[in-house]
Amino acid sequence: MPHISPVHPDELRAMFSRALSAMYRAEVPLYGTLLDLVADINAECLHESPSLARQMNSTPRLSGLDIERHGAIRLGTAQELSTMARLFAVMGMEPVAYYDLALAGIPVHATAFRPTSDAALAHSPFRVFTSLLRLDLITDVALREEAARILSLRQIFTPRCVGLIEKAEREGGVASDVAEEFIAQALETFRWHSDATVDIETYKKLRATHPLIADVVCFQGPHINHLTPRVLDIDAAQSEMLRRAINAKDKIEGPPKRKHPILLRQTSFLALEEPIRFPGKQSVAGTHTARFGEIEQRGIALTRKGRELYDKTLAAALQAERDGVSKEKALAAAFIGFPDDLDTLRREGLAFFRYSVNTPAASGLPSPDMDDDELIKRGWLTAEPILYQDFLPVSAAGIFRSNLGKRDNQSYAIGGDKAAFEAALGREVVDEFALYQAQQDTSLRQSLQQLRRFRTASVG
Ligand code: OOG
Ligand code: NI
Repeated sequence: MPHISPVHPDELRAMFSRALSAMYRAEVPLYGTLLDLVADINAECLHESPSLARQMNSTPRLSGLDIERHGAIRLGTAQELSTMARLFAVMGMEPVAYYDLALAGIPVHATAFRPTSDAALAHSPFRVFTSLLRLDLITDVALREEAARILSLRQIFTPRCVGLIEKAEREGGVASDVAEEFIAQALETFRWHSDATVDIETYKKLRATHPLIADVVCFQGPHINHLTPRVLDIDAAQSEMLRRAINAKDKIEGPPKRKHPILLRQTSFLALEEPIRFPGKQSVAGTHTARFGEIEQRGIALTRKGRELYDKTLAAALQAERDGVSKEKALAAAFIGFPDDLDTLRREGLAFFRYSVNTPAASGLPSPDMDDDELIKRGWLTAEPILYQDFLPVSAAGIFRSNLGKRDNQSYAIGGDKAAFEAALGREVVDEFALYQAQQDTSLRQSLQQLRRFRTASVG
């Protein structure tokens, strides 16, 4: 058999995200409107501040600025999750981080399948926030068993898709002659189904327990529930959504507006109510609410220490809000305690930076006993923020909630169960902090080596 070269996983991921975006735009026209709005705002931001993209350290592929950064799906069984992990692995995506949403009253836990290297992120940053339903959090035993039974009957991947995953695993990649077919088959899993798999009574029962359970259990597959382009000014995007009479979420999730954005800020338009046919002796027309559009603005990745400070700060803001302070005021007041200049963030070990050598800017020679701070001060080293590539459970819960039409905030008594999630996944999740740390360490090591070489060359 002649050997056909495989398509690079990064390219496969780019193909998949383009196909998914086209499908979603066709299925949810309002999402296309959101993409246009984001493109307008990004163009305006870049026009006003050409240095912005650089400052945000976006590995500036500006032509692709407003392409989707992520989408989300919700799965029902361990089997579905492990096959999904294999499908995404073929596209160069690994499960990064564990997100416990039970804490926020959402009966799922999750990971994000994403590229991990700088090169892969630059080629296509697309990632998928993937939740797994926690049936163990349904207290009504009969209902829990019914949900499990319904889920056991469905097969979310086409047989051909599974066959192509196996083939790719055997051959070390997707051969170019089946790449298009692979994408088309994979897409089937993410498609919307306007026919439910259960009668309307079952749907209503599950929905009453938690709307998310109905969304996962009652359909043939885990329809993609949103896609999310990156916007450079999320406050402008939020006002623009309101100005264009788009039914937007009432607030932006995450940290407040800052001089130097940290982590992730997100907002969305609310999920649409869509017509569904429910089977039965006679099929019944009803509706279901699941699909929305989201936008995100990303900032600097925080270290564990920075993240702890963020979590504490956010908790203080939420407490103030519960005490009657407006959301905006509460956030602004709490975040006064979070440094907003790059030097402090770096020196206090609150955020991650990528180091590089800056020889032309400096005169003289770096002496061997200068530490990093000194090298930066003297202009030999430059430290640029590393962009956050992951998610925030509190924000995610806010996004879930605003799109499920369930207002309460009750957390489940039982916390996360990472071990069970990883057992379902068939592997451990990657530690996101370790990824950023390695990026920072490698860049510093290489820069110091380069300076040493420079010194040797100049002296010798
Ligand atoms: C996922 C919500 C989480 C985000 O951006 O934080 C998410 C969902 O609604 O299924 O996508
Ligand atoms: Ni999202």
